[in-house]
Amino acid sequence: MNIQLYAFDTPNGRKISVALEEMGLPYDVRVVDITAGEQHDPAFVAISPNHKIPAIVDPHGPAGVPISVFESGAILFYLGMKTGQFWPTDRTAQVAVMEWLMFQVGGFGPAPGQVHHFIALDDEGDRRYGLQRFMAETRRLYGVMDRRLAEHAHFAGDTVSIADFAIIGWAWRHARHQVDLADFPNVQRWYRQMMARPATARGFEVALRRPAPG
Ligand SMILES: N[C@@H](CCC(=O)N[C@@H](CS)C(=O)NCC(=O)O)C(=O)O
Repeated sequence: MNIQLYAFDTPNGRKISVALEEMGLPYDVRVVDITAGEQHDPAFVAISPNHKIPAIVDPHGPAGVPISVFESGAILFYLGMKTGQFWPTDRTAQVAVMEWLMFQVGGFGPAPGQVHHFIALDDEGDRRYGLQRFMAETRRLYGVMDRRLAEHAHFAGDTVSIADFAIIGWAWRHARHQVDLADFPNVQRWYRQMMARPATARGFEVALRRPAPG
């Protein structure tokens, strides 16, 4: 039986579809429509107690025992360790992967996510403070990434790692948080290279939403 991916068409969901495609792991998508409240279904909460996508169920977990994993960062570490792909064996090299993956889950996700929230508000007074604060922080994070990528081809060094999959999920929505990648040329170079990878492209194309009825 395949890995079951519980996800929706969002940055955090896309991180995992990209990773599964890049690792060549067979999987089935279980759409959890968070716009319809399906993240609160008791069957889903049993595997994702924070009521958020993504989550996976791996029927072939450690020692052959099925396992569920929630939190996108934990899922990426789990899949990297399971396959030995995009996760170095060298412990020093692992540090950079952990750093940049945690940078994403702790910052480059929460900040642009708040931009996505405030930008959708109608009331200009409600929008202004949130957008000033979180757009500035989002641009600061792009600057951090740009300086890193000025010196390295990828976030954890010369080769692609699970940290790149974490970050590409959010960089994919740069237009929605109103960041022009031309302002961050090293991020733009990395983004284009990642998107040119056939497996990464498949990860963004796989349906994570049910087709509209009719
Ligand atoms: N820290 C979590 C964040 C996951 C998250 O925020 N998921 C969003 C979609 S991108 C969600 O499920 N939202 C539904 C809700 O908050 O009700 C992770 O990295 O997996």
